[in-house]
Amino acid sequence: MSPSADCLFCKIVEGEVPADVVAQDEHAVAFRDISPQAPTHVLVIPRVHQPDVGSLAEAEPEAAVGLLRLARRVADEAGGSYRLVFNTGADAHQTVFHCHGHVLAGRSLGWPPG
Ligand code: DGP
Repeated sequence: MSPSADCLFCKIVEGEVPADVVAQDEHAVAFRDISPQAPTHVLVIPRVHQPDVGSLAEAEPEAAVGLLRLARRVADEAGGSYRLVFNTGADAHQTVFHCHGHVLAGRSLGWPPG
């Protein structure tokens, strides 16, 4: 899907909104979350606009795999265990409707999540 004019994360992909980018490739961009919940808290987003991870996998499977590869690269650089979270839907606390995975690492992570 082409960039959505009112999408914050499309603007980050386009460089119109600044972000602390830690890695990127042809499929995805990884940048630090503005409100970190762990010592490493990086958002990994596809360059294409899709509202959530399931839509991305259906419409752009190569981009979905690319996102997962970039997330692993970010997690490997953080070292140790990590969690990759895709909040999907408002009741699951999705607040930005451009697919994004949260890479959380650098501390012990509780289970079950709240
Ligand atoms: P979620 O609740 O799963 O939709 O996560 C959205 C995340 O996006 C949330 O952890 C905060 C982050 N976020 C929102 N606005 C910005 C921004 O302008 N810059 C950055 N770096 N992160 C943002």
